[in-house]
Amino acid sequence: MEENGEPPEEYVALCNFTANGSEQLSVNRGDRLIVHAKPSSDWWWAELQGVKGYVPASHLHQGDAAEEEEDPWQDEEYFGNYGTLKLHLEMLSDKSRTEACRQVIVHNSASLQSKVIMDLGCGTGIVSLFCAKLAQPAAVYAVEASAMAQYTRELVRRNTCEAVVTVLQGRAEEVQLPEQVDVLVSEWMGNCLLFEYMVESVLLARERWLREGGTMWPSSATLTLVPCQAHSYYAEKMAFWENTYGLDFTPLQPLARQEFFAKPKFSHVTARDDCLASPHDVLDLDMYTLQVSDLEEMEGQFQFCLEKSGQFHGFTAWFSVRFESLEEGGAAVELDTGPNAEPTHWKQTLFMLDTPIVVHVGDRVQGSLILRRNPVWRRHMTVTLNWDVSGSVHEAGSKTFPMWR
Ligand code: J7C
Repeated sequence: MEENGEPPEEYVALCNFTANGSEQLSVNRGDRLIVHAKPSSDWWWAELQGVKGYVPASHLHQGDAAEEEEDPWQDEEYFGNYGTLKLHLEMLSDKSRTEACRQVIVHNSASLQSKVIMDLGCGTGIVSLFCAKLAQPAAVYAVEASAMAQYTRELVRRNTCEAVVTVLQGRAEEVQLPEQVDVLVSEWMGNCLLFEYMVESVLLARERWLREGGTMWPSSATLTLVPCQAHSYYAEKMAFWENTYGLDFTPLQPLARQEFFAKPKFSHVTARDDCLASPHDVLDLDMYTLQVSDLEEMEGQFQFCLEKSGQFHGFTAWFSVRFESLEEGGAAVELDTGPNAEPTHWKQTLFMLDTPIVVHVGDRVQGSLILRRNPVWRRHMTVTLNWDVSGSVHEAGSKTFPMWR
């Protein structure tokens, strides 16, 4: 590795890393390394006690000891955000989401009779209130860590549900329930399904509080992918520089690629018409068997046969979840956040390729998607997409998108 004349900088390892091959360097949390070069955003050329090798940039941190002790869950910021109305208004205004939750309670009201329910991350308590009003459960424990819980308590009283619903303010990992529950319901899904990793809290609560044979709602979750075009986004952020008031600004395109396409675009709406193929499910999570350790790395494969010619700008991802029915012969309720369903507040997540590929009907796009949870910042992850286009063109590529760290 050519050391490029940049002055070396000192970094601290945030967690352990085990080298894979002689080019890489193993480090332990707290090690002080000298970084000689940053040849890519992912891998840096570093030195530890005279030995040099590559270390993942995500494992290194520059700064003082105080920052090293920052909470890897960022709970203050996370629950701080959920302590204000903005996000609750957004979630409650999302008709598809909230109606799906209501349908689950309505369609299962007979089975919920005399049941004990835990509503994890109840927010303003909407699901707990649906349970109390639309079914006759024995008890609902509404658990909420943010300061919203104090208002939720008031909402429960105002709607005369206090005989059934008990609001417990605290992290689900820490609260004490007086009994095990028959149903664990939680709306935990984040962007690209897993972002926020609230699902970990749900899995831990399942181990602690769900009785043997109890029900998980949602019962399963799926991450779905489709190759797509994104003409207006590409025009706005990238093609723009080709003719800027009659001038050639293309030398700014590499900068634009880094600034606008390195991370996924949240809250993107992919029109049905922009999908180049039929969607493909890449991950299926069973909420009864999923383990916290499974969350560290999840991989799915895809193979698309293109049904449309056009510019392959990137991939769109979204999720769906199913709430299994407890009624004899009842159908599951599904909440689908994809381009073929009613729009939700999650919208979709867009992953832009660095350079679009011109594709034709009948071309194949195959590859894999890997979600890697950030080893330090536990609510974050990277999404790696590997693709191979064959048919009228042959192009393979790979790109890793931090979300966000
Ligand atoms: N314990 C209690 N409440 C939680 C937890 C937890 N471990 N994690 C998230 N919440 C709450 C959060 O304060 C907010 O009201 C809601 O659950 C988040 C819903 N977010 C989502 N992406 N569905």
